[in-house]
Amino acid sequence: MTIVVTGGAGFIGSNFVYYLLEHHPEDRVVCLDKLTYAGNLSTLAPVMAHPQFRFVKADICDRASVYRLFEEEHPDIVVNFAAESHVDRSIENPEVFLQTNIIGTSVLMDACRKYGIGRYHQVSTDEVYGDLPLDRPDLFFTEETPIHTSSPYSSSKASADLLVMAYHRTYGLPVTISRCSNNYGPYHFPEKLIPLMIINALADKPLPVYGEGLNVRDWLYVEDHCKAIDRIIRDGRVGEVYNVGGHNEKQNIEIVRLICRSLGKPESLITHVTDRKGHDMRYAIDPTKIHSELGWLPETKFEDGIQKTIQWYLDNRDWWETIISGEYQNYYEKMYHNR
Ligand code: NAD
Ligand code: TDX
Repeated sequence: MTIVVTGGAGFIGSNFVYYLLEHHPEDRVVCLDKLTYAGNLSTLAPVMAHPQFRFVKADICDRASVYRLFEEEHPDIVVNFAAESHVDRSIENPEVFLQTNIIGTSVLMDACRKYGIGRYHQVSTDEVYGDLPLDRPDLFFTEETPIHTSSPYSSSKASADLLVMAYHRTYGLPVTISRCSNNYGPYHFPEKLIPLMIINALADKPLPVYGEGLNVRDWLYVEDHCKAIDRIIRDGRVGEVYNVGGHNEKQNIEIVRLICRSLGKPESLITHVTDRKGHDMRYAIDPTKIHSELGWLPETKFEDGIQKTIQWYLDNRDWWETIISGEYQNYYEKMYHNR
């Protein structure tokens, strides 16, 4: 099979490329990525010369480029990771989120309709369900939880999900959607909580916790997410949504303290800063459906996954030092100076 992975130079997409090449050596993997600030070719350097791998630099919103790729590759499956993915950036500048996350999704699905496809898989997020209150630990997101978004980012992802289901109903496109909780692991861009805190702590810089740091996220090791998507594209039912995650809830402040302890850094580095606008309180996934239908459950315990992740950042300084040496400095200054 030929599998097109869009956004494969980013965090989860690159982990998925590695997962496919390792676990399905019979499949050809074609990565389509625009290489925005979040996409880095150094992330894919070890597989650039792999005989089953091809990299194409293109924008998913660029219809001509997308159609050309379909004519050349005749993909059997498309897995769409390409997105603007950072909530804080969406609060500053929503427009590019609407363009890539909504229009880009529709262009990809138009190509699937025009050239035919075995499966179009949309990588979505638990953020489309909005948030849960902190005082109701008995509540979880199921696939039936109504869409109820908070940020421009989550609204753009929810819009894409609605379009995906509309293409299924209207045109019979064979689609699936996964809605995953917060991922962590190798190649995570340092604008996000865990890598940002590791990198700042290593430099003895302040650790900027939004508000009290009591917000809860349901953390999933990225390889477990890749396994889930692989199960869904091969055995998931067409037209279905699958929630991915499960019972690994942590407050932000707990995570930052754990990172300090692991790196032998003082908690006095923790600095409480102005909260994110519209900040979601708690995400928590009920993974019953994917477990009962596809036998998937998270395999990596948070205690192990976070140590592996910290070790990865210690062992791969070149990767992140290059990233934070450029435009990232302006971003950091704008978002965190005098916050
Ligand atoms: P990321 O920001 O690390 O990577 C996004 C990738 O998409 C980059 O390589 C970027 O260059 C590429 N891209 C952006 N715009 C593009 C365009 N117009 N055309 C082609 N390529 C483009 O994101 P991530 O964290 O790896 O997330 C991947 C997907 O998973 C996203 O759809 C996101 O919404 C979803 N998701 C992420 C998480 C998480 O915790 N990171 C959780 C649930 C769902
Ligand atoms: O500097 C920070 N300080 C801080 O307290 C940063 C960057 C974040 N936070 C808080 C905000 C959140 O409560 O940490 C939590 C996690 O923040 P992010 O890493 O930005 O992730 P989140 O907003 O939860 O969204 C992530 O999970 C769902 C991904 O970025 C999305 O792409 C995915 O859909």
